[in-house]
Formats: sequence, C-alpha cells, structure tokens
Amino acid sequence: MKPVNKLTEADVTPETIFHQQRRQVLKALGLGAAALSVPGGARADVLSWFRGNDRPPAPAGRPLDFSKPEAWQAALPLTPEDKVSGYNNFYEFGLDKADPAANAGTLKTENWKIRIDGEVAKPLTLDMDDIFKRFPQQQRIYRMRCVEAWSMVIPWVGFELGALLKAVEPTSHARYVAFQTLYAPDQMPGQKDRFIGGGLDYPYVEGLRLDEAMHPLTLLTTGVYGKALPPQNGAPIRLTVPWKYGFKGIKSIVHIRLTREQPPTTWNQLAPNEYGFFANVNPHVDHPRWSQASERFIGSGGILDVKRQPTQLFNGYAGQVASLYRGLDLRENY
Ligand SMILES: Nc1nc2c(c(=O)[nH]1)N[C@H]1C(S)=C(S)[C@@H](COP(=O)(O)O)O[C@H]1N2
Ligand SMILES: [Mo]
Repeated sequence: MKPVNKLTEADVTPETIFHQQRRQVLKALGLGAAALSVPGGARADVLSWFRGNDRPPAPAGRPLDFSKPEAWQAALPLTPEDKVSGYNNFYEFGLDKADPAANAGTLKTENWKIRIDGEVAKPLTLDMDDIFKRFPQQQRIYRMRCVEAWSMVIPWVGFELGALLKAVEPTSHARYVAFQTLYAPDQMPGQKDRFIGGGLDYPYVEGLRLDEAMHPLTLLTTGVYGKALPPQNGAPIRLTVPWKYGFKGIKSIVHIRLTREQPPTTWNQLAPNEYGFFANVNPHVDHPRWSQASERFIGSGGILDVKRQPTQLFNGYAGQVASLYRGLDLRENY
C-alpha cells in the first residue's frame, strides 16, 4: 500500500484487498501467476474488471426523451451497458471499479440544483426540470478513454455545454470554466474517509478552457443507454469531453463557474507531474509510469478477450479539435 498522498489513479487498489482476492481471480481465470505479472496498476485493474463483471447489471434509470442526430451515431461497437455502469471510477464511493455501482445508491439526486456563475452577465440556478425544458437532449455515441489505458464506446444522452454557457452570457473576462462535484460526506463515504476516497481533496473539481467548453463535442450528460444516469456514472448531470482523458469528465456537478484564471483540478493537484490540466488523449505522450500508445477496449467479450488497440490522437477526434491546440506543445501541456 502506498502512502495516501502517493496514490495515483492507476495504482489505487489496496494491496491487502489485492492479495485477498488474488487466489479467487487466478481460479476464475484458470491461470497461473504469470497472467498477473503485469505492472501493478494494470494488475489491479484486471482484478477490478473481474469483480465488476461478477456484478448484476445496474438498475435502470428513468427513460429520457431525446433525439438521435445522424451525425453523432458513430458506427462503433458499443461497450455493453452492464460494463458502462458496473466498471467505474467515482472515488467518492471507493477506489475499486466495482465500488461505485455497489455504493453510490446513497447519492440523493432529487431536488438537484446546479449553479452557473462567475464571469457571466446572467448567473443562473437550474434544477433538472429546468435543464430538460431549456435544453433538448440528444444521444451521442462517443469513445471514452481513461488515463489508465482502458477505453469504452458509450451512448450518452445530453446537450452541448456551449448552449448553457451562451445562456449565461460570459463576460469578456471569462477564459476558463470551473466545475465542482457535490460535497456531501454523509452521502459520499470517500469524502469522509481518506482511505475510501484515495486521498483526493474533495469536492472533486475540474476545469476547461472556455474554447474547449464551447466546443460542440463537449456535453453536459444526463443519461446513458437512453435512461437517466445511474448514480455511479455521475447522476444527475456530469461532463463528457471525449477527446480528453476520462478524469476530466467530472460527475454529479453542482457548480459551474466562469473564471479569468485557470482553475485548480483534482488529479493535477494530487500528482501534477502525472496529470495535467489539458489531459488530451495522446498516444505519443506517455504517463510517467505507463505507456499511452495502446489501450484495452472494454467490449462485449470476457476477461480473456480484452482487445488491445492503438490509442488515437485526441481519442479519434483530432479532425474536430486539433485546431484548438495549434501552436501548443502537447508534450509540455499534457
Ligand atoms: N466526482 C468525480 N468525477 C469523476 C471521477 C471521480 O472519481 N469523481 N472519476 C473520473 C474518471 S478517472 C473517469 S475515467 C470517469 C469515469 O466515468 P464513468 O464511470 O462514467 O465511465 O469519471 C471521472 N469523473
Ligand atoms: Mo479515469
């Protein structure tokens, strides 16, 4: 077990739990120790996956109304729903991939409010009814790439963050957008206990440059697989930025603030040399402790059918977003 302040995203399954589960995993895999002679983070991840797959599918959320614009229905093999909602990172509910599905039922999403303020002419507080009334929902099939080198393809339901930002009328000083997750230690055990929460500072915070936030690919997401987000995926509203590593996709948002200065972000504060502000998916810029050249695609296969595939620059969205970073050194600005 690493000291709490040295925990990083890909290295978080406590050794004790790992050793407890190890025999069970080996048995289930029908394999010897050689199968697990991979780096610690990846090994813990294999373990997590096994445990996640062992779980019943997540309870379905309420069906949503949405359109399916042709341009966004990418013809890619989808990650099955039980994996999208059974294999999660949401450290407020524990570090293991199966923990959010098991523990996030305590999240209270009724009467949710989201506040948008800061460098805007028209600050707003919206509830979810207001959101659904003002912003028509769309299904969009996006790739999702976690910094831990696994990936999914997910049919999200949501709307462009840019539409909400236009409604609040950013001032000429607005250059960044800061996001904050709910802070409610009574509902989120990881916010009360540093061991459960992995030593992150809570509330979880994230940020984008204003031009990234205004990009049409950037969504506020309210559903997945046609239904309201289950709590483990960040109910009732979370961010989806498909060309960036998954940790930018902050969950269960209560506050959006437009700012002049670049806002602090949770993973960057924990380990600035490992997790940058930009976090653009990039096969040529490795994480200090593992390669980003390829990724494990989590599809419909079993644990032995994990498909390794090349990582794509900007996660396959370079055609749409590369112009945002013209002239920027992507190695320095990771
Ligand atoms: N509040 C909060 N948001 C979060 C996280 C978290 O721990 N807490 N994990 C991030 C990470 S690392 C990833 S990969 C994605 C995972 O989203 P998913 O579980 O819906 O696939 O959520 C991101 N958003
Ligand atoms: Mo992640």
